[in-house]
Amino acid sequence: MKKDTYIRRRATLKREMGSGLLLFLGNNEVGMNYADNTYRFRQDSSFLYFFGLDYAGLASVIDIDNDTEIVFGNELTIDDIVWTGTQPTLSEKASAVGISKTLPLGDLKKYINRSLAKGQTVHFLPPYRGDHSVWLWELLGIEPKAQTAMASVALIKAIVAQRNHKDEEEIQAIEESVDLSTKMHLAAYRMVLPGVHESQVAAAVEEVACRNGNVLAFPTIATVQGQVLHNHGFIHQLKEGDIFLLDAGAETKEHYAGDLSSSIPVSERFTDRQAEVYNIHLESFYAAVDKLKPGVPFREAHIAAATKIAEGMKQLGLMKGDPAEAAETGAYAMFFPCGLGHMMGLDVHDMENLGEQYVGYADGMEKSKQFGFKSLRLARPLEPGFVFTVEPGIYFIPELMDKWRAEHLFKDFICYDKLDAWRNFTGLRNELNYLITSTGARLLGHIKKPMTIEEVYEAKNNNLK
Ligand SMILES: [Mn+2]
Repeated sequence: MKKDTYIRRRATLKREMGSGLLLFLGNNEVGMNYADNTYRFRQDSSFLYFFGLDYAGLASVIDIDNDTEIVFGNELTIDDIVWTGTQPTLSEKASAVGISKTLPLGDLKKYINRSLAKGQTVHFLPPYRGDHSVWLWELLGIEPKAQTAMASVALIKAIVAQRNHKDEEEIQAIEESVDLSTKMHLAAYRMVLPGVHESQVAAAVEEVACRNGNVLAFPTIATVQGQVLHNHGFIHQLKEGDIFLLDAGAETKEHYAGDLSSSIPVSERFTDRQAEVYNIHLESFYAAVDKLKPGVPFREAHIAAATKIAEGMKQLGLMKGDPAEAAETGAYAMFFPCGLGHMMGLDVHDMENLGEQYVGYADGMEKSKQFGFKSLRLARPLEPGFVFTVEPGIYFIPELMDKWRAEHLFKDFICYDKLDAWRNFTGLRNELNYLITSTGARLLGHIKKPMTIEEVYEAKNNNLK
């Protein structure tokens, strides 16, 4: 991003907040099993958004009352340079994003102490890493278990208002990531055949991102057990009649995410039963997409998808009653226990660390605690600039069938005796990424991801050539 972009973003935030000291902790290196064997470094996304500095060991303040912005950090020692190579100096890093003042990291506590002594309000974000909890404790004297509740709601809301509306530069970065994610998926369509292992497909998918110099936006799901929603093990061998579910996406060098899902028959064709469920799923997908435009709550798109799924399950003899009522009461969640989609940007679930209530729900909208609806991360009325996923799915979860049946849940809607024959169906979904425009919604990406059954077969065959 350009230097001016960061200057402009901070100016907007200062204007919104009006006063106080805004504290941003950058991420640190984290050891997997000992200090020098680290996880891949990932900068905090709000830190990236306002300061663009992709280095470990930094913190920044925006001191609105004193009209100052400071980057705190330490210069590399010769020992650091010997092991990790050289980097720009701290002041070079800071001036690249429009900040002229830098101080050693050890001065941050003094700076904050002075602010607190003067009665300034220090705004901080809820921590999601253990080292940040300890750091906040040292800096502010707030015990870790009290920190989330004491985090600044004003700062959270101001950041969410900004980051929820993607500008042209961001949309371009996201589309780059979506295109790369589509290429990852096309590699899988080519490879899904009987005898292949899940791990081989996952490796081929991830290679596309790595080969391009990118990383993954989240751990890949590549499984023939798609009903397990976050299935991160690659332990099965693909066999005739399986449905292979891939949920994978790339992260660009500027750290924007793409997030797509595909469902692919392992055999040459879906069985008739699989094709029926796949097409019900497609109907639910486009019923949701038809709703997407400014002013419409995303919850309505979710309900539209849930209604279509209930309708389809009724055609299959697995549900009864009024599909619209099945959607509103939550009976649909037997087959679709998750949400329709989520915001996407610098994080694949954008700003989930700041709280779904603030990101995906408008003021006065309460997030439901009911099974199904509680997993709806995005419900608020849509606005131009929102970028999010659409990902309805149909899942047959034996444990859920048994639990609901034993509890006599929704017995006016669910035909439990018919369900038994479907226990081993597994699950399927597709997922695409959309942008809300001034008049409607635009599908993101320049490369077609297969959606219809014909397109799925074509993508499979292309791979066999
Ligand atoms: Mn997703």
